Amino acid sequence: MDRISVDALEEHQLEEVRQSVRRERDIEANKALSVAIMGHTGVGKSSLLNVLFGTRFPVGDVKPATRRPQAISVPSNSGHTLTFWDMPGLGDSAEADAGYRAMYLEKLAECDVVIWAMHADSRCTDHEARCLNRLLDDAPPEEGRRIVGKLTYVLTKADLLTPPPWIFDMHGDRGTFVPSLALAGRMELKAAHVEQMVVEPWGDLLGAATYNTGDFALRDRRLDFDRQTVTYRGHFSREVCERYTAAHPEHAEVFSRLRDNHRVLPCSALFRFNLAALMVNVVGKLGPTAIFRFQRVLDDAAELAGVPVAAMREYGNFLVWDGIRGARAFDLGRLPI
Ligand SMILES: Nc1nc2c(ncn2[C@@H]2O[C@H](COP(=O)(O)OP(=O)(O)OP(=O)(O)O)[C@@H](O)[C@H]2O)c(=O)[nH]1
Ligand SMILES: [Mg+2]
Repeated sequence: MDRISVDALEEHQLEEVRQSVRRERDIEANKALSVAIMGHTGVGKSSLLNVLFGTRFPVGDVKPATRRPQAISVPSNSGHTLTFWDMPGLGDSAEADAGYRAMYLEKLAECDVVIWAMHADSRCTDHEARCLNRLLDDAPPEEGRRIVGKLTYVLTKADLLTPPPWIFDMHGDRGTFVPSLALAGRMELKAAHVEQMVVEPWGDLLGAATYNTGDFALRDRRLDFDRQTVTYRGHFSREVCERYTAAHPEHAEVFSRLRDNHRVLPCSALFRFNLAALMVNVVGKLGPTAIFRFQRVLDDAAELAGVPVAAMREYGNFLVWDGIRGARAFDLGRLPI
């Protein structure tokens, strides 16, 4: 074979390699993705999906309502799907838990992201941590790092964290619930505490990743990058984030996205609070290309914050009965606005 044909062959082979890399990248970018929502019974998993996607999954006011995994699929911009799995809640009975553990392990292995939902007004973080530890003890050891990396934590029913008050920011017949400054501060402390109890202990099993828009090129013992992705090995805590941001303020957005990987997020299905932030966290965790593929899911979630004034009045309803006069003294639901 003369020199020219060898070059031609090499070029031909190179092209094949390029095509196969492109094919793999396309498969990766278009594969169907899935998210599971897990946690104890009654934390509001089904309610959260109902408000996010308009499903009518049964909700239990008194006893567990979800007895087997149920799914809702939403399309990406490119027509591929993102499936959310609503899981039965743990903690109903030892017997039920034994059955659900196998389901949880299966979904922990197969789903790309797992939302772990916890009551915002509970202090049982140790119980949650032990529950996750037990689940991971049952997983093959090499699965551990992969599973830990999928977890994102939410504090549900944040509307119950009061006082200090919630503020209803009204625009016409709708409005959005926002926490007062004092309440936002308390929520932040609460989230930081939960992060310390359930995220931090995983230590170096943790990793954070986000997409690289192209201009991020910092590398150190823990931080790494390629053209598509920026990664951090370990817990990207608030302190770590602040340190990097102070040193490289031009990359504040990248650090904030890395921080999203380990942020514990308070949210409320009832108040439609932080639903868009939750979706940003979830989609961000799905990988560097997901944020572009699922822009529509993010846009839809951003539309969800509005609550009709009539509904708001019901949530805030509070009646004082004057027992001496035998009359209604104060009824928040009837006060004129
Ligand atoms: N205040 C308040 N209550 C909520 C919220 N979300 C759900 N709930 C209530 O919490 C209770 C349980 O809700 P579900 O959605 O059935 O909880 P779940 O986690 O799916 O429960 P299981 O299916 O048993 O695991 C119901 O009474 C809901 O109305 C919320 O954001 N705020
Ligand atoms: Mg449920």
